[in-house]
Amino acid sequence: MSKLGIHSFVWSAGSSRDELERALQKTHDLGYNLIEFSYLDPKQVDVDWLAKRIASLNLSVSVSMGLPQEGDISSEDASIVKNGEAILDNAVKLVRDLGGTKLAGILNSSHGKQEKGPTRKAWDTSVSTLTKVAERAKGSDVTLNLEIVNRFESNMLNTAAQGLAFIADTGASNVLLHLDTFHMNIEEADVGLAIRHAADKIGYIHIGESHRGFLGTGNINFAAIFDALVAIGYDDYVTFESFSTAIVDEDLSLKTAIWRNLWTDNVELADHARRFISLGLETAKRKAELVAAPHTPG
Ligand SMILES: [Mn+2]
Repeated sequence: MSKLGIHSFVWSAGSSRDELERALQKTHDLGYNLIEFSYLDPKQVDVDWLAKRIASLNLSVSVSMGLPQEGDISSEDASIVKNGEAILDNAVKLVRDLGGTKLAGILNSSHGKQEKGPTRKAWDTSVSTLTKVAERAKGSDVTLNLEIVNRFESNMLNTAAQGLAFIADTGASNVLLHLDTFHMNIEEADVGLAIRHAADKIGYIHIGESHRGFLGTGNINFAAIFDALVAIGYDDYVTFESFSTAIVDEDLSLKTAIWRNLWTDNVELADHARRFISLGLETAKRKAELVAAPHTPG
């Protein structure tokens, strides 16, 4: 697997130059090709410097985020929608300036548990706003990858099929799905079937365990997931995402309910994840070859 990424919060939630440098170095040294930065604030970071460091280590980069309540583009309040649109435009610029092509995460509504279901009006407002952002993002060669998350983190897109319907409504070629095995394990009828069903619209993938710790130590059927990815010929980035109370981001750690310490040694964690994903995909390829082998007598 040549397109393997890692979420920067495995390394650090900080954005000082030292912390970023260490995160880049460890990503590179452990054999990953992409680093994903979450909630990176361009005001706190020397973006030019970071872009150069990413390029010099031959890494790719993605940026992820969840819209805040005050930037929810599905809101009935036009000023909140406008704020969200500006947040998304700025995030697209950040991706471009870092040398990346993918913006990912919860981009269609705010991140967090909602008290009400989504309305048709909320859906339509989100679709029309995101369509405008996507049109401008085309000029920067950036795709918008909508993360499909579980019901406790969003009320709008909880399944890949809902994401496909949303994308169809935008009519935009650069709006794609960001699927995450942790969330899919909660919401999909069958994770492998959902991946197959959404095949041609998947732009980005998060690989996370059911408790968000070491891969293979929870209850997700990763063999079925790797089989599905091989079956659809998925050839884009797969990014390992894991959280522990060892590394706390005030925003993301609270919204994703990280209350337990599932690891302290992030090098062991990342090294294990790279081997787990690589071996899983290689095994799935061997299985696919074996079931297709005619084995006729020679
Ligand atoms: Mn995720």
